Amino acid sequence: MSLDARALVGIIMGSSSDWETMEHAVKTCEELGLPYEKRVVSAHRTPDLLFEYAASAEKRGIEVIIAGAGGAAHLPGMAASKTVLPVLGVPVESKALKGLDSLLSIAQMPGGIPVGTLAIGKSGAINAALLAAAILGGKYPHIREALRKFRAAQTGRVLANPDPSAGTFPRKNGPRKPQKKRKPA
Ligand code: RP5
Repeated sequence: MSLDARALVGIIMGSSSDWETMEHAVKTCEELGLPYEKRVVSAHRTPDLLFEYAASAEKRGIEVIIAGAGGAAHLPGMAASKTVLPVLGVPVESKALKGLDSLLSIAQMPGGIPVGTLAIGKSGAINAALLAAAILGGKYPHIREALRKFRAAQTGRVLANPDPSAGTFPRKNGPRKPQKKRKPA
């Protein structure tokens, strides 16, 4: 496996079709300056790779695993079964059941093998990276400070945009431009 030796966060996903969701975990890691690695690891299509990845992650220096999967989303649970590292599961929104299948597959772990389950989709992917930062922040003060900064900036954006008709939270680029009025038909 060609993976980043400096990575603290391992971001895995069941399919390249999960990227649209999981790229938000990657972007958030980048925003926080968290060293990460990313790759497709499928519980069903590449089970041997999944076992190898999860079993070797700790030795390779990974401290938190973020695993995103959809449908019969066994990746986070199976990864958790092969490591004592914290595993954060992101339910990817499936076409058939809107991610409820993914959510239940990831959340309903048997007692003894926990997976920290996040929200379905983009919010879950962002929050998985933030939670990884919170976990790592206990050991790495600069990561805790990066998280503090992220939160302060987010709060600042909300306070700077109190008018709800000007745009939706959280807009990084300021309030939305006023829309042109449509001519009556
Ligand atoms: C899961 O099956 C993956 O995590 C993905 O969300 C879903 C569909 O995969 P593809 O058929 O798009 O590769 O294992």
